[in-house]
Amino acid sequence: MFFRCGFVGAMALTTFAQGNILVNGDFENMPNFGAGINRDPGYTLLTGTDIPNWTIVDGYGATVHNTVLYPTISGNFSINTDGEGYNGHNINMYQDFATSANQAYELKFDWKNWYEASTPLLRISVEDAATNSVVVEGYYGILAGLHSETLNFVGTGGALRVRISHSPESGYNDNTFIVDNFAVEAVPAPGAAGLLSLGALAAGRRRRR
Ligand SMILES: [Ca+2]
Ligand SMILES: [Ca+2]
Repeated sequence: MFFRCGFVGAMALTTFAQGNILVNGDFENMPNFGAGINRDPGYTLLTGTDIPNWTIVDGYGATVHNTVLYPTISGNFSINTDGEGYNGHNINMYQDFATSANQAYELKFDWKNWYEASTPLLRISVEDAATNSVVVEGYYGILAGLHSETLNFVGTGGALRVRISHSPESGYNDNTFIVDNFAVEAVPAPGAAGLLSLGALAAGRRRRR
């Protein structure tokens, strides 16, 4: 009987202790800082696949701040989503990740304002990577302080895509939003949590005998 309880416990760890599914969601792996198409000692404008594990859409740029001159959120690097207004655009970049069908997930990230341009809104979305249909999205404007957001969604069994963009765009170097610490994690289903509780209860009863 104890062996079976141990097995249930091990299964629970395997299922629920996956951690962050995204890679480089904190932007700390930044080998091309200082080598972008625009830069000073405090920022670099990057394009294409310059940020490992992320894809910057053709024609768009992503501004990276280090801690020397401009605001960051945590670690050595954060993203300024204005993209310097490169080609008249703000940021548009994404990362794809695999999902299990019907599995609940959370997307978490942090943002804050620097300048307070009224035009652009930060848009964070999860889309189907194959069809581009929106699974969940959030829009963020001017609000004092550091904000930790959570967007909830359900897996499709296929690849989903986290996208960081502005909608609407300002189209210029507005310096309005700093973002960092993107993470996707699987959430235990209520049924599975109930099963765990029953298992713990049963294990406790057996131990008391
Ligand atoms: Ca960071
Ligand atoms: Ca900027």
